[in-house]
Amino acid sequence: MGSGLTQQQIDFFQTSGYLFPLNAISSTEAATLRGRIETYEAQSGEEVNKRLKIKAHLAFPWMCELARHPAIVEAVQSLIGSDVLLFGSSAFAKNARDIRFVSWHQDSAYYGLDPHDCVTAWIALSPATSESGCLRVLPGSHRGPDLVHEETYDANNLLARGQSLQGIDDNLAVEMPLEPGQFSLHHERTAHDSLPNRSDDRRIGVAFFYMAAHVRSTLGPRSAMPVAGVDAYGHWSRDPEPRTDLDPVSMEYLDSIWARYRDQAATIQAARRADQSAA
Ligand SMILES: O=C(O)CCC(=O)C(=O)O
Repeated sequence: MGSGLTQQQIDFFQTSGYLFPLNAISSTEAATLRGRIETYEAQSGEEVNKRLKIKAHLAFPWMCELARHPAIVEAVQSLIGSDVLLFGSSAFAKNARDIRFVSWHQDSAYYGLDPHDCVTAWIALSPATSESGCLRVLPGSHRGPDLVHEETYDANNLLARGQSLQGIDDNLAVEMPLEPGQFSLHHERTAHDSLPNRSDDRRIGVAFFYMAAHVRSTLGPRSAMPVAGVDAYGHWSRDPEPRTDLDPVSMEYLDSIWARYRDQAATIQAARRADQSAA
């Protein structure tokens, strides 16, 4: 078991479904990693949001290394046990004065994981503030029912299908501001969102989606990256880890997983809607 969090922090997370701020890397290291993302954007000619989704770590060895950073992994182990797999990861960037946002959603509605022993770590690579549109959470929502999302396909929504929870009371939202190099944690079922960036700098973060090794896929065979401990269950095959930046083998796999994820997400939501109308 990792010794990352105090009992008080663990209790808080279990009650509230989130925790912040925690320290991972220095602001200088965060600036270096931000630079690597921005170099990728300059070379590829597209925003990081476009391709580095769901398994962004397959693009860069440094991202796999960040996902295995002891400060992050030990905090995660404190919450879900010592045997940890990385289910996925995404880069989320909003430009300076960017009207784009992330609507209220629960990751659990789309991930197809059972049980929900899953935690997201969101690492800031630039200042994530109230002004720049830091992550917000709805405290305790991980202990409530699974909520049904409406798919809005809003072009300004950074989520693929614009999936949105309706009727959330914004007054109950808690902001999770972070300095570059710090991270927050939220449970897979915690409702969260983020508002537009009203600042003059970009807001860039990387989200890592961790699960305990005993978690199963409810969507058929899938892969994950071992992060810590042992995998005695073998529920997941292994992600092809990149040997170099933009390794063609892992990038092809990343593109196929991203396309499949969008199809599976549609199937899950259709099944939920059918269940609801039958009830
Ligand atoms: O970066 C954002 O604004 C949203 C991130 C998010 O939805 C997540 O980490 O699960």
